[in-house]
Amino acid sequence: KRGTLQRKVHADIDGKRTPWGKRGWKSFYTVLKGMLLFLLKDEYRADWQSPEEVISLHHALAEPANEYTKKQYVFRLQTADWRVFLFQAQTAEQMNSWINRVNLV
Ligand code: I3P
Repeated sequence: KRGTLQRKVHADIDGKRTPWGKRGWKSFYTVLKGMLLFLLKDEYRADWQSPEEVISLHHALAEPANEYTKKQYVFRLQTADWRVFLFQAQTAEQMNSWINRVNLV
């Protein structure tokens, strides 16, 4: 699965609050391959082999970010090392599709 998502880092390893200055939203072209989520610079869609960041989905959990009300279609991804990311999709259908796909890993 792949597509453009906006990403906000909410918590770092062990759930520590991500500091000011690192909490902004950023657009990525996102590719899910196997148990890994590759975050690519949006402008280099094809180049998934040199990602900005790779997130392991092993023992990760995705769910709608119901507590986050500033934007629509946002889901929350918690990783095995207790990082928390928010991802904004473009439609509810896309959000649900990402959640289902991540949770199948
Ligand atoms: C953050 C940025 C985010 C904002 C976040 C800010 O600043 O403005 O958009 O989250 O607020 O800290 P920076 O880019 O300097 O890290 P929202 O868009 O959700 O408001 P937060 O600290 O309340 O998460």
